[in-house]
Amino acid sequence: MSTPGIRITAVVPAWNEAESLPELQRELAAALDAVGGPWEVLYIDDGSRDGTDAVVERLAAADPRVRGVSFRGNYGKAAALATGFRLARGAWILTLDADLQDDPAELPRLVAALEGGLDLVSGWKRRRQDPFSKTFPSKVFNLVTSWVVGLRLHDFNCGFKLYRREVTEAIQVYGELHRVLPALAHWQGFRVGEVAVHHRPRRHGRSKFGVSRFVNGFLDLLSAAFISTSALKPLHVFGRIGGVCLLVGGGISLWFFGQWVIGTPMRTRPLMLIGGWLLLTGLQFILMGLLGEMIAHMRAHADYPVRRRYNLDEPA
Ligand SMILES: Nc1nc2c(ncn2[C@@H]2O[C@H](COP(=O)(O)OP(=O)(O)O)[C@@H](O)[C@H]2O)c(=O)[nH]1
Ligand SMILES: [Mg+2]
Repeated sequence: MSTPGIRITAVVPAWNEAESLPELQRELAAALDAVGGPWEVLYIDDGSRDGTDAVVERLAAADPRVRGVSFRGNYGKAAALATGFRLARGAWILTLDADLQDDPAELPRLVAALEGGLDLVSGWKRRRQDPFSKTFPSKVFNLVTSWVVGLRLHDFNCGFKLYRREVTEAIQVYGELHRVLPALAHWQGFRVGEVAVHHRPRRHGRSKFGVSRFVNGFLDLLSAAFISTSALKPLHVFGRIGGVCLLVGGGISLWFFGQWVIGTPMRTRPLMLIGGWLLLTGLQFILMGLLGEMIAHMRAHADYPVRRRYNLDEPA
């Protein structure tokens, strides 16, 4: 339930971003004031070790509209967003990165998109201020994801997004699914769109994500598709794959059996054996992974241990 009155809650996941937060809070407050209506900002400090907690404490003391929590450990961006979504009281929920790369001055354009009827609008870092080693794989990821999801977005993983509350209440964010949030919303039937936003170079601190994110990105997409789309019912997926394996394996075995019956000498082909073994093992690994995802999905409402709260009475 949203608290009557609060129009926008800004959720800011922050991991070691102490230097950026004061400036961010100034820019964010100005932008929220400009679009009008009561607002709040929620900082989710994810086990930072650089004094981010002291900064949030100071900001919260200076302005009661600033709230937040500090996790005991580093549980990841998805955990921070899920917690922010749960604590948010606004009718609309804004998320943005803590590192000042997203420009709060773009907020009115996101607001206009929701007023125009969208349920979720995602920023698109059209001129992305990051190295090529990041922008190129990201292009590939977004093309493939658009194709798989059936929703053309240029920038699924942009941290700058505005949601109607219904969306944040409906989607379950855990693991690293923060990369594919628009897909989760789209698959639930929400109207999802994008607007190009101004993107700035990082000023303080360093990027928290390395190249591994691109491999993970595709695995996240697979698991999101698996748990979200009715086309991917576990037994339908496993059953089809298993059925094909049985048919092919059965065919091959029958053929060899026939050869044996008519007296053809059987030769051993190690490579063929290894190939078959690899196929089966690979399949097993993927299926085990998907089963694991299903179990993780059942626990998606887990609460993360909180060390401190800022302007927050309820247990977080
Ligand atoms: N809560 C939380 N936030 C994170 C984590 N890793 C990164 N972030 C935040 O996510 C945002 C984007 O991270 P950043 O490293 O700038 O990613 P990049 O801009 O894609 O290189 C920043 O606000 C980070 O503080 C994490 O493990 N937990
Ligand atoms: Mg960044």
